[in-house]
Formats: sequence, C-alpha cells, structure tokens
Amino acid sequence: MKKSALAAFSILAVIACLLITNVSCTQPSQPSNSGQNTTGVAAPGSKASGMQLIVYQSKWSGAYDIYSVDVTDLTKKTRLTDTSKNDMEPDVSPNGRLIAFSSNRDGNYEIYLMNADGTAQTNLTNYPGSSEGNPAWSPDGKWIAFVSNRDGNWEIYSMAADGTNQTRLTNNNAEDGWPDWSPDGSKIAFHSNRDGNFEIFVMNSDGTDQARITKNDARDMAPEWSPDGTKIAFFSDRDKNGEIYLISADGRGETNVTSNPGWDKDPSWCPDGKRIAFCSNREGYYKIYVMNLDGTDATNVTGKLITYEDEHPSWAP
Ligand SMILES: [Ca+2]
Ligand SMILES: [Ca+2]
Ligand SMILES: [Ca+2]
Ligand SMILES: [Ca+2]
Repeated sequence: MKKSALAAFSILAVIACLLITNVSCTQPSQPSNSGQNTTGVAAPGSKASGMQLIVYQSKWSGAYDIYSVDVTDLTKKTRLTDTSKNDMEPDVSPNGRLIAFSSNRDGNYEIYLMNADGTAQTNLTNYPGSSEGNPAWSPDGKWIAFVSNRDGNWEIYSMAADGTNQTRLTNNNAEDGWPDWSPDGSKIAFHSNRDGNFEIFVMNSDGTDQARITKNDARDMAPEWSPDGTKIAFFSDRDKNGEIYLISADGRGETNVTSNPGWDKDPSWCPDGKRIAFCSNREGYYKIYVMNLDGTDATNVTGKLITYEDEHPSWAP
C-alpha cells in the first residue's frame, strides 16, 4: 500500500492530519477495554428503533475499525468491524440497512459492503491492482460512487451497489475525490486539485458538466450535500486551520460555521438537515461532534478523555 494511495482517498482523515496539522498523528497507545462500551447493537433502520446512529472510523484498536454511536444515548457504542487492517470511510445506505466502507484487509484497498449490524462483510470492487476508497451511496440506494487510482491517478467512479458496472466519471491528471450525491441523484459533488489547489466541483451523475463552485488558494475539500439540496458543507483551511464551511449549491454565500482554533473536518449532515456531524481535535485527539448549522451547541459524542482518533462520521437515516 503506497502512502500516496492511502492519503488520496482518506483525504481529510490522513492528508490533513499528516501534512497540515502539528497535532500528533502517531498511533495512540491502545486504551484499556474499559474505554469502550459495546452494549448497544446497531439494529438496521435506526430511525425505526428510536436511535440516531452516527457511524465512524476509530483507531481504538490500533488500526481503524468502524463503530457506531447512538447520539440519543452515548453509552450505546458498537464496534462493527474487527480486523487488524484499516476499515474506514463508512457511508450508511439511504435506508439505513447497509454500510459501504473501504478496507485493505485483503492486501489492497477495496470497497466493502456490510449490514448495519456488521454482518455479511463483502468485497464489492475486487480490483487488486489499485486502491479504492471514499464510497458514497446514491439517494436511491442503487449506486455507489467511489475513488480509484486504477487508471493511473485518482478519479471518481460509480458502480451498481452489487459491485457491477464500475464506470469512470472523471478523466484528468489531477486528484479527484470525495464524491457525494445530490439528494435528487442528478449531481455529484467532489473535490479536485485540477486548477492548482483543491476546490469543490459539481458534475452531473454521469460525469458530464464538471463545474467548480469554490475559488480559493487554500484547500477546499470533502463536500457533503444538505438533505434539502440547497447547500454543500465542506472543509477548508483558508483561515489557517481546518473549518467546516457552508456554500450554496450554486457557489454563492460561503460561511465559516465552526470558527474554532482546532482542526474541524469531515462534515456529515443529520438527515433532518438541522445539524451537522463533524470531526475535530479541539479537545486534543480527533473526536466526533455534532453542532447546529450556525456552529452552536457543538457536542462531543465519542468521548474527549480517550487518546485515540475518531474520524469520518456518517449520520445514518
Ligand atoms: Ca483494490
Ligand atoms: Ca484525476
Ligand atoms: Ca481552493
Ligand atoms: Ca477550526
């Protein structure tokens, strides 16, 4: 696994961490088991069961595994994967029953699928010659967009949710990544450094009409479309530390939401559109937080006292 390959598809979890910040990203010592509550079981369809699950990647065991936490009862934390390799970048399906994620458990990075309770973990991409990552569900649950370097550099692809019909959507020498579908399924937002530094772009879901919506010398990355389709949340370091920004989907009205001296990254919308989950090191190690759209009431939901990184939240429907 090349370092460059890992960085490109774990773009904020790894590039931002390793290259931008001065905060230590060395592997934390493994805490005792008492630090991990695994009493809850993430039943498929979290809304029906009264839970509000956020699925995320954590280095609690040393390598990344995927966990969920119920934001209505933070003691309900469930470990969903258990390999010595990295299981990361989870994205919960629109019906809440499946989780797509990336893993190098088979020797190279691939996109995997599992049930929301962690069962039936399956390799979807089966492409041993390259790295695949950044899975993102289409709103109808029929497609998964992802990134791969199989054609020589990082490009965005889509495939059917069973792994068939893997199709390239971008085609240029720059680094294209972090796809996210608009709620109506017609468009995909992504980031690319094709114009010299990372900017947010939007294209049709078939790859046509690729258009830039940010223009800033700093890094603008990790777009996540709001549930009503009007806004895109993203990460930018234009204010010298990582912040979550909101921008209208047509490129107007950029707003710094977090305005916090810590590094804030990895936005994921609550399905009701009223809150955003994100990752921040404002209290030391990267942990998962939720906040209102104006940045108020930022609340740590994965525990600030424990010295390992929690990143890349995906808020389940
Ligand atoms: Ca692969
Ligand atoms: Ca490219
Ligand atoms: Ca930029
Ligand atoms: Ca910040």
